[in-house]
Amino acid sequence: MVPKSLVTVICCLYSACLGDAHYNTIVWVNTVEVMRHSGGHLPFEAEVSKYFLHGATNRLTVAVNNTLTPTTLPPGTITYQNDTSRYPEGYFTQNIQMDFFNYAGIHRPVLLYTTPSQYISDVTIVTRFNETAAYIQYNVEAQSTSAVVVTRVLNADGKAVGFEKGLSGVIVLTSYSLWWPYTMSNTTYAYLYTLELTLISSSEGSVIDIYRQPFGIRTVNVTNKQLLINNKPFYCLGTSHYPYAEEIMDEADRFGFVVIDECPGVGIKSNNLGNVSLEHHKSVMRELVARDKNRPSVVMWSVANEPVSADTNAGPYFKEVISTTRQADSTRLVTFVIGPSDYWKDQVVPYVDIICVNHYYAWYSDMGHIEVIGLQIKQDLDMWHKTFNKSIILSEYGADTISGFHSVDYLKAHHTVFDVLRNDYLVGEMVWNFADFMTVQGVNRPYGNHKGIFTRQRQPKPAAFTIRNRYVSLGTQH
Ligand code: E9O
Repeated sequence: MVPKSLVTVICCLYSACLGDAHYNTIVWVNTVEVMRHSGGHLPFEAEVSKYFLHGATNRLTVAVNNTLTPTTLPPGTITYQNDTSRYPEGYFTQNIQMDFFNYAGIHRPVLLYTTPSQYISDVTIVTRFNETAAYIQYNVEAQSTSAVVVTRVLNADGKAVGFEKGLSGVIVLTSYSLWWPYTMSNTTYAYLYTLELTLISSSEGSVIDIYRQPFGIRTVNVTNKQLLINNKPFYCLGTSHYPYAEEIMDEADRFGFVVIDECPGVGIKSNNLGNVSLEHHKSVMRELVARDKNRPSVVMWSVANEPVSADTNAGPYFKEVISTTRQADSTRLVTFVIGPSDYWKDQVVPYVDIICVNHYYAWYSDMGHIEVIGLQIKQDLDMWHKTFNKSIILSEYGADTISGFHSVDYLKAHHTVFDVLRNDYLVGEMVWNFADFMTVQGVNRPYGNHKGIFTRQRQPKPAAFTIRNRYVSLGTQH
């Protein structure tokens, strides 16, 4: 219900914003449909003022359907059973192609917010620097015909250090602090500025709207053997994947965590590479970039996890998804994550900036034989590097472990080979996963996936201590 008091002020516009609803959503205000959206994990909104009944109680209704089909992201299928001797009439099942429970519903906050009738609707900030200055380029979208935008850069203490006028411009700072990722030896990390935009009426000179956007000054680059943040080599440690809530992304900006921002494109198979899927995938990437484009924590976009990258249709499909992503943001790297696949069959790696590979040697193959891990990882990653001459991140590794049991030796066998390869082309290692998580039922999934280094209740397993020790020792070397 929308409180009555909110709808009595008529000089404002009201927007309804859903942080995420999975998967197909229809939203009504009272009896009027105001928006539809397809896709989970990302926000969507509509301006709804004109549908409010003033002085009355208003109702916002949201209908959500989580059915996954060959053209959704992630994709899935529906199987109908016609044998009525074994299944009830009209029986069907949902099959999914990912290792997550297909939760339905609204997962993130629903906000009703107001703006003035003329307002600042968007801003894009791009930063770069050299020895003498930092350059803050901004581009504002304002819903206004005549107003003027005044822009100030505020430092972390709230002091104005830069100034400009107009919908777009470049503010030059001759003295500045960079946004650095958190490392244990670095005490000046995650420095955030604020771009303060003020919309001023050109006729009356009065302030119409103010918008404040945090940002950091930092750059991202890659060579064939290094990932560079602010021109310094950076080695990724952490857990992967999929789009996080905006609150988590805010924390990443503030605490100096580096994020590979991935869309929910997990488990794409050959029948998911058609035009309908492609158009939807492109619009999901645009939505992801629109949400996170000003975040210094985000250094890379990932367009998919473990797609069928050896399929001949995967080349043209991902070429287009990747180029759409680059059009939306040319300042960050773009990648996808390789699942079980062979370097000599891959169709997609030529289009990415950096190679991400998932490996489970001695788990999904040669189960328990941890003595082969080092050999097999080196052999495979060497070949990916030799074939494509790009830096590599080992983006998933790990073993399911019931709490109280050990996967420590399994992890350590990986760390030994990582220590060899990180002197060469390996620029990151990400254990899968932070915590145990729910999946669809399956014979190999007793109450979900147990690859967490923490339990689902966030209690540490022995693996968590192994990973912490490693991250501490690597962290102090930076
Ligand atoms: C994606 C992640 O969401 N990667 C999967 C993880 C898993 O444990 C999942 O939780 O299932 C790993 C896929 C590796 C499949 C290897 C199959 C090899 C058969 C020989």
